[in-house]
Amino acid sequence: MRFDTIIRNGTVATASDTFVCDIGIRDGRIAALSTELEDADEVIDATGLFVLPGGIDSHVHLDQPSGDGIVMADDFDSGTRSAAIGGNSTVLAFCMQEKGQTLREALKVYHEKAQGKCHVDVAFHLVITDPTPEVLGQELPALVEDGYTSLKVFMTYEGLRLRDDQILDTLDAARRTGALVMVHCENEDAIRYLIGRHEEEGKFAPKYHATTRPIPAEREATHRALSLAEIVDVPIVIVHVSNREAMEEIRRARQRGQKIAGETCPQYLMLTADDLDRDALEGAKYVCSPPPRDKASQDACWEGLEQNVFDLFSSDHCPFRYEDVHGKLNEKGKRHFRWIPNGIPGVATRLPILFSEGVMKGRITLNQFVAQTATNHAKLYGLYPRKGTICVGADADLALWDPNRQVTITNDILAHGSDYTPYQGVEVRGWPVRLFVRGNSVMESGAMVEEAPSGHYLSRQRSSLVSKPA
Ligand code: DUC
Ligand code: ZN
Ligand code: ZN
Repeated sequence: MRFDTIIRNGTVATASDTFVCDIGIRDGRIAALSTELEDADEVIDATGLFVLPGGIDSHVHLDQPSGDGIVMADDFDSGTRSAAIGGNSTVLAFCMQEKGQTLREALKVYHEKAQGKCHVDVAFHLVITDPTPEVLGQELPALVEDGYTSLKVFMTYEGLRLRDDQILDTLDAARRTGALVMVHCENEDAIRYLIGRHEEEGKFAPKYHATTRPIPAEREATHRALSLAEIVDVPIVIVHVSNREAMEEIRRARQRGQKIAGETCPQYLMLTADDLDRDALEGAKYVCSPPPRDKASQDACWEGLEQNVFDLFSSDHCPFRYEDVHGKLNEKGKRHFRWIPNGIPGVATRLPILFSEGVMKGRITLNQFVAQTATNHAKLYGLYPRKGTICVGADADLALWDPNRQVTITNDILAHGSDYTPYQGVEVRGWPVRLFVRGNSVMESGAMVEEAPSGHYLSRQRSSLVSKPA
C-alpha cells in the first residue's frame, strides 16, 4: 500500500494505550498503524516525539459580539491559527442567539463569519438565550438532525441568563431531541445583590469582579442545574468549574447515578483571585467568569483531573485586548469592574500548560491528557471516532509533541489577536512541534505551513452521553 505520508517511529498515545509504531496516512485519513511502513511521498521521522490526536478544544469563543462597543480580539482566522499553534486540530465555537433571532438566523451569521477563514476544523454549539416554543419545539429538533447536537445555557448575565422554568423547558427539549446541554453555573441574583453592595461601599477595582462572584454563587447554581437535569432526566455538561464545592456537586450527582460531564480550564489551575489585584488596572487582564479562586481551589481542580471527575479540559478562550478602548480598558471598564469584558485568551496555551504541569510533573498520565484534551471532547460532542483518537479510518488529525522542548510562554508566539497572555513568562516543558489536520501539514515549529485556511465545518452526531432521544 502506498501512502501520502508516513509518520515513522513515534510514540503514539491514545486515551487508553501508548505504543511505538508508524502511521500511514492516505487521502486525509489514517490508513495503517504498523511497524516498518514503507513507500510514501513523504516520510517524517518522529523518533523521540509523542504522536497524539490533535487537540480538540470544545469551549472557544470567536468573533462574538459583546455589546457596548466591545470587540472580541479573535475572529475565526486568528482564533483558529492560534489553536493550530497550540496543537489543536478542531475547535468547537459558540453560535450566540440574539434575543428575537431564530437559531437558523444565528447560524447563518456564524457560518458567514467562519467561511473561508478557519485553519483547523470547526463545529458550533448553539447558545440559547430566547427559548421560545418555536425555538425549542420546531427549530431545535431540525437542527439536531442537521448536526448541531449541543447547546449552552447561561444562569448568569442580564440578557443571556435563563430563568429556571426556561432552563427546564430547554432541558426537556434536549431530552426529546437528544441534544447535549452545557450549563454556565453562577447565580445571577446573588451576583447582582453583591454588585449593589460593592457599589454602596465604593468598591470598583477589577479585584471586586471576584468578590461579587464568590464560590457559593457557583456552587448553588451548579447544584440547581444538576437538580433540574435530574428532574428532567437528561444529561448535562457543567462547564468551566473553578473550585472544590462545585466539583463535589458533580461527584455527588454521578454517585446518584446522573449522566453528566464536567469541565475545567487552565485559568483554574494557574491563576488566583490575587491576579485580579495586580497593580493599577492590570487585574483586568484576568477578569473571567467564574473567576480564578485560590490555591486550595487550584488543588481541587487538579484533583478533579487526576480522578477523572472532569472529563474535559478546555480553554474557554474568550479573548479581548487589554490596552484598547474596545477591550478590557474601555472607558467604563477603567472605572468599574462590571464593565470589564469577561474572558481571557487561552486556545494556544491550553495543551502546553496541561502537558507540562500535568503529564511532565506526574499529576496525570499521558493517556489521561489525551482523553481530557481530545478523545472525551470527540465522544461527548459527537465527533468520535472520526476525531479524537488514532485508529485506522480516523481523520489524520495528529500533533507531534517534543516532550523535551522548553518554552517560555510569551504573547508573541501565540498568534492570537489579544495583546497579552495571562501566562506571560510561564515556563513549560513539552511543546507541539507539528500539526496535521486531515493529513495536511498545517503547523510546523510554531509557524503556519499554509497561509490559506483549509479547515472544514463539522456536522456532528449525538453525544455519547445521550442514549436515544425520548
Ligand atoms: N462564560 C464563558 O463560557 N466564557 C466566557 C465568559 C463566560 O461567562
Ligand atoms: Zn460560560
Ligand atoms: Zn466560555
